[in-house]
Amino acid sequence: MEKGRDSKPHIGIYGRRNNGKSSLINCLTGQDIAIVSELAGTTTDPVKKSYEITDFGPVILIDTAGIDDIGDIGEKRISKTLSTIKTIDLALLIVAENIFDDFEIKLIEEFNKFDIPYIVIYNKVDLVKPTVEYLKQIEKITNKKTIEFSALNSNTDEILNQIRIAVPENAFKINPLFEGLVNQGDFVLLITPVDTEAPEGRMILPQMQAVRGVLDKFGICIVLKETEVEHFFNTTSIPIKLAVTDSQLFGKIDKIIPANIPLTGFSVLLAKNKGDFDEYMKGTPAISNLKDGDIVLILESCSHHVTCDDIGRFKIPNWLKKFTEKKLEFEVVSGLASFPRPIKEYSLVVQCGACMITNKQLKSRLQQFKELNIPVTNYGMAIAYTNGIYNRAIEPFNKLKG
Ligand SMILES: Nc1nc2c(ncn2[C@@H]2O[C@H](COP(=O)(O)OP(=O)(O)OP(=O)(O)O)[C@@H](O)[C@H]2O)c(=O)[nH]1
Ligand SMILES: [Mg+2]
Repeated sequence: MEKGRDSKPHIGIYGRRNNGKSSLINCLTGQDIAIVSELAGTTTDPVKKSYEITDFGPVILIDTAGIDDIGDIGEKRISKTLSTIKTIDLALLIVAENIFDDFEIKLIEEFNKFDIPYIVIYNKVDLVKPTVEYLKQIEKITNKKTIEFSALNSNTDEILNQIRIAVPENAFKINPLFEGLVNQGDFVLLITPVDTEAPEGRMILPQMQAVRGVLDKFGICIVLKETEVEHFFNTTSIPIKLAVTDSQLFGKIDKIIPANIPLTGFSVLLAKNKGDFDEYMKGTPAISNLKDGDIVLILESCSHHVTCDDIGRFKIPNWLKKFTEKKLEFEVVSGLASFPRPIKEYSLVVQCGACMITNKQLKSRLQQFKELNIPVTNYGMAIAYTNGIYNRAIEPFNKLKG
């Protein structure tokens, strides 16, 4: 990945069948990736392709099925197409043949709903030129200039230029992990268990990110297992600016690390950078309000991470039950799957660290709970709260605000 880039912006291509969405993805990438044919409805499922834009960086392009598909299967394809909108950072709306009607308006409404910037591209300009009135109509509705394009001559310069401008910065750049917490020369203690859950021969992503984050701030990392923490404090007088522990060890480490040293958890640290930290801060104390029979929704971002799986499915439910002493029900939803019940029935949402999804995807996913005032927390904050060290874990961040 290009230097300074933290994640790949997702760019979705939308429009009616046959407008040239797949042709555009082929033009952009200069490869024959997507099947193109004169039959309407050639693309049936969303297709993703990684692609590096010169002078910009890597992106993921998503080709979709036409928004005007018909029949029962067509309906399903449309809903698949629409479901990709909440996962993207930028949309390309492909129009053609002077048609701009309900389908285009519906797409724009969806883009707006999820706060997705978009670019309008008029394709097949070699066949039918857009009329002046038509372009004016689009400009009036979208407040944007339409790019005229032909997949036949495949000059994508203008489109690429617009993409470079329109991708929001937060799609590829996240704040430095230790912003405001660590300065040049500061010593940071990273407490990382190496147990049976740790992957063979390496460390898990949040720990790697933390090491990198300290280095980015020109801080000095001291990485050790939980078993060595006491020894460290007994034998050195190195002044520790901040200690970060694996969240599951919070309770134990809290007792060992002197109270004057700020202590937080990897997952709390990452929550600050991914998702809506303020929302988590508001939502976490709602754990104390849970009642018998309440349903807690556990949101996982991926379906293949064994460590997270164990935390989300067993440990967090157990800690929540123990802490609240209530009879709670739990439901786990993985990936970007839909929910098994109307979301208003949930009393609390516990989101995982979301290392595998983009910030936009996470925010769109949590937005729906925010709208219904359903409290949202995340794994790290819930662990800290139920283990009684929440206040200490968020203290370094409260200070940042103050
Ligand atoms: N003349 C001309 N033909 C084009 C242009 N772009 C696409 N086509 C043709 O239009 C037809 C449809 O193109 P596709 O790229 O498959 O369109 P699509 O939007 O992906 O269509 P679906 O997958 O069915 O939704 C094909 O026959 C293309 O060769 C263009 O700019 N000019
Ligand atoms: Mg297609």
